[in-house]
This record gives sequence, C-alpha cells and structure tokens, in this order.
Amino acid sequence: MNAPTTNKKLLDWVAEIETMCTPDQVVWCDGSTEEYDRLMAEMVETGMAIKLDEAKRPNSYAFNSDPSDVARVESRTYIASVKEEDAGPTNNWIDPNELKETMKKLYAGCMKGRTMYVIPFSMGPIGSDIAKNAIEITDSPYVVVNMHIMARVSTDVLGLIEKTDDFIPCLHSVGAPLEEGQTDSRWPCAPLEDKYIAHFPEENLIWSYGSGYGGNALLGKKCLALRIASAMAGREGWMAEHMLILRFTSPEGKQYHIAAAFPSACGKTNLAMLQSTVPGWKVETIGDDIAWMKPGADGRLYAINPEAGFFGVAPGTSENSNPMALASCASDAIFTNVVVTADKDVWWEDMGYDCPNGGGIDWKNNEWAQASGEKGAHPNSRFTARADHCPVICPDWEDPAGVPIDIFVFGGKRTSTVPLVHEAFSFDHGVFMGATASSEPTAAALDLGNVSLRFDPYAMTPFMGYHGGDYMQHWFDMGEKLGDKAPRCFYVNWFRKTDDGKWLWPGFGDNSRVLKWMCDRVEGKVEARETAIGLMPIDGDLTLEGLDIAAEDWAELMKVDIDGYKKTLADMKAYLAKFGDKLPAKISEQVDALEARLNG
Ligand code: OXD
Ligand code: MN
Repeated sequence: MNAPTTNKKLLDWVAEIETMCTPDQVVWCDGSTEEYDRLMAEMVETGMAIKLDEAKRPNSYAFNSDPSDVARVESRTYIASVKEEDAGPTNNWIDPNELKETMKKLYAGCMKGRTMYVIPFSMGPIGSDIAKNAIEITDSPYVVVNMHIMARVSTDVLGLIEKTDDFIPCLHSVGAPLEEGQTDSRWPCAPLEDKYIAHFPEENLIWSYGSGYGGNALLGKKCLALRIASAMAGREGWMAEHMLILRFTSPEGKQYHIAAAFPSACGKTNLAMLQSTVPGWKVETIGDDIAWMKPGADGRLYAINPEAGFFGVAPGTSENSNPMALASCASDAIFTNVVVTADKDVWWEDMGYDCPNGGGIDWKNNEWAQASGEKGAHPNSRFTARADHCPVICPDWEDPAGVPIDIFVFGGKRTSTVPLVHEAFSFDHGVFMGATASSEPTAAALDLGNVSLRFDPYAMTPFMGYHGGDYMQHWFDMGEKLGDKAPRCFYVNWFRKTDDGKWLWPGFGDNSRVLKWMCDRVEGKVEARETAIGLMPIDGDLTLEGLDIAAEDWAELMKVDIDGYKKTLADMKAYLAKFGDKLPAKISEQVDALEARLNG
C-alpha cells in the first residue's frame, strides 16, 4: 500500500524500521470499522481469536495469551535516560546507547513472516491542546484492534503530523519471526529474558520487544500516556497521572470533579463508574486509569482522559461490583484470558454467578470445569471496552478543554492501620500523602515477589518516567503554581478487614458516601476533627443512613491506629531514604511533622 502521508520524518522512520525488522509487508492503518473487521476475521481464521456468540455478545472476541505473557513485566521495563541518576530508584536503567544496541540485535529480522502495521493515533481528543499525536508500529494484529478501542486511531492524525512535523514514535514487536513454512503459535511472544519495554525519555521514544500483552504492547497506555508523558509533563509544567477522573453531581446540580490515584487492581474502574447510594447524587465517568492535567486560563487544574476505552481487570467485575463496566463490554469488546463458555460467551471468577454448563475453555485454552477448583480466568485477565459504551460516561468526557479538578484522592489496599478517609491539612500535606501511599500488592504486575507492603507514590511506581524525588518535587511545584486553586487532597482506604478477615466497609456504591463528605468539606458545609494523620469526619457528617454497620465497626474504620502508623512510619523512612538527596526537603518536613504528631 502507498503511504498515506508525505511527512518525511514519518516516512523515514517507517522505512528505517522496515529495513531493520524485515516484515513481509507494511500496512498503514486507518482506524476504520472495515479494518477492525478484516483483522478480526483474519485472527479468527488463524485461531488466535474466538468470535463470541453474536446474540449474546455482539461483535466481540476472546483471546488467550501465552501463559508466560499475562501482565506487565516491571523487571524488564526500562527508563533509559541519558544519565542514570535521572531514572531514579524506582526504575530499571540501562545506558540508552547500550540498550539500543541490544534491542537492535533483537529487532533485526524480527518481523519476518509477519505484517508490519503502522498505526496513527492520538492520546486525547484529536487536535486538543493537551492531546499528543503518535505512531505505533507493531507486528501484532491483536495490538491493532485493541488500539482501535483504547486510543483514537485515525488518518486525521497523519494530517496533524504533516502540519506539526511532530509525533511520538512507538515501536513494538512480539519478537517471534517466522521461518519459511513455520506455523505461527496462537500467541507469539519472546522469552522473558528477551523482553524489553524501553523508554528513552529525552527523545520521547518507546521501544517494546517480546510481549504482546496489555501495557507492554498497547504503547499508548502506560508507555506513552504515563512514562513518556510524565517526563514531558515534568519538563513542561503539567501532570500525567495514574488517576481515574469522575464527575460527582449534587441534587442541586453542582458538579465536582474528582481525580483519584490507586495502584493497579485496587478498584479504580469500579470507583470511576460508581452507582451512588447517596440519594440524588450521581457519578459520571470521564476516565478510569489516566489523567492528563494542565492549569487553565482561570488558574484551575483541567483534566482530560487521554484514552478512548477501558482495559479493565475482568475477575471481580459483576452486576454487584460494577454493572456499568459490564454494560460497557456487552458488545464490541475484546476479552483476553477469560473463560469462553460452551455457548460462546465469557465468564470469569467473581462474576456473580457460576459458569454456565459448569465450565468452558479456560485462559490456557484448555477444557476446564469450575468444579476443578482451578481458576478459569487469569487474575489479570482483561476486557477492552469502548468508553462511549459506558452508560454513565460523562457527556463532557471528550471536551478538549478538560474538566476542572476539585479533589485529589489517594489510596491503596491496606487491610489494617489506615482509616476509611482522612483529609490533608494542606496541599503540601496532600503531596506527602500521595508520595507515601502504600498498598498490599496485586496481580497486575508479574514479578513483585513476596512483599507485604509496597509504597507506591501517586500509584506511579511502575510508571514514573524520571527520578521519583524529582517527581515529588514536581507535585510541590504544581501546588505552588496553583496556589489556592489547587485541588483539596484526601486519602481513602476501602479495604479494612477485621482480625477474622471480614470487610469492615461495604465499598462499591457506598463509597459515594465518602465522596459526598469530601464535597461537603470543599463546600465548607462540615467541620472536621484534627487527628495526628489529618482531618477526619465528625460523627454524623459522613452519612451512614440505610447502612447496616455496627457501631464498633464504624469506630474501627475511623480509628487512628497510632501504633500501626508508627510502624508504617519506620517503613516509610526506610523507603524514602532510597530517593537520596533528591528527596524534597518538604517531604522530610512532613515526615518530621507526622512523627511529632504521632508522638504528641
Ligand atoms: C493497568 C495497570 O493495566 O495499572 O491499568 O496495571
Ligand atoms: Mn492502571
């Protein structure tokens, strides 16, 4: 096919990659339905995709990955900044020239026997001031169809690239060249030691090799919209955060915009689509994973969701936990590593009902019976769903100007110690809360080992494109720039358990009660009580009406566990020491102030 662009920079780059990777052919993608249908039909033909039942799950497909390729691989993810000290203690680093030499050897001939797809895409509404134009080159048709849902794939982006002569190049290969006559595997990928997810932040360049899964391969998401974008944002004075964005509207019609950071698989998608149980209040979704935020002309912070779809964790998604996510993937969806039922629908653990007919084809592509006790869906199995299929998508979700953020929420999964909600004393205190957020680990990353508590600044540990100390400083700098227009900061923990393992808080829709308290605080409607860790609700202000929650459970949820915090503080100090002399002085001041309050 003739290239649909005359932009020399782009043509030169595509030619260079073609020469290096030697695909059988090059296909320029246009994001059309025809293209989507054609690639799906080809993948059904080769056995890579399973077409689901048209009546039950219209226009939807299931895929099973290789059992070795099921999640992001943090141990093989690199920030190859020119200077090692710029990558910081949260990132793996290799000298960029050395890494390129290593990867060029792997890329040499790596697309043999395959098609090289060139995908023009925008992160953010096409043409928006906050959006970025990019090109992903990939040899995976699975990546192309997922990118159709997750990003804005369009030839209009080529027009913008011609005007600006600027794009973010993203190169991806599954790393599995095919010899003449060799049959392809269902999910081609390279062994772990050959996988590289590489970022060159000074060049805004992404090179990924060896994995076909999620954030390793859909390069607009974690690689571009978080790692590269956070480095750009740090240089340019804006923010790229691992945050959902929602609009919470009061019965009087007053809108509050909330951006919330939680580590992977801590319920960001559920919160983004929450069904409010506070009468008259409603949530609308703007994004479920990533927020790009810039100060606007009025001095407030405006956020857009750079993505166009949801790449949500399937297990646990049910009519009870997140009916809106289920509705989003009722049609036109892609499922990866779930169970395909006998009647060609999908099922996963904790979907709210037993697997129809007692089993199906599991994520490893084997016959599977639920009675076996084995998991049928991988814990990190995913649905890829169009954001505009979400019944509660906010009418302004694609507003190129974004929405003004009133509230930042941080949190993590802590079964003990951390109470249901507390508010920061100031924006700087909020920056500290975000910097020291901690969680018990999840299944979204392959290789965290056996750690019990993971400090996860701003839920960005695997996604910060530069030194974490500079990252924290950037938050303080943004606070200074925003002044009294900075969002109010809160910390939540929906995951407290009793000693005998019972959840203390119902969570899900009832989390709206906590959001409502935050809005009342912003509005100045309610006072708060000052505690050692922050400002907390006065009894009665956080509405519990209609909730069956025992007084002692509520007391436990609202308790400030001084001893528990002292222990966390000791771990926190050890963790923060990793940032060396790049740890902002303001963080150390906050640590000292917290310690004094805990001892006081
Ligand atoms: C994700 C993640 O996939 O955070 O969103 O791992
Ligand atoms: Mn995420």
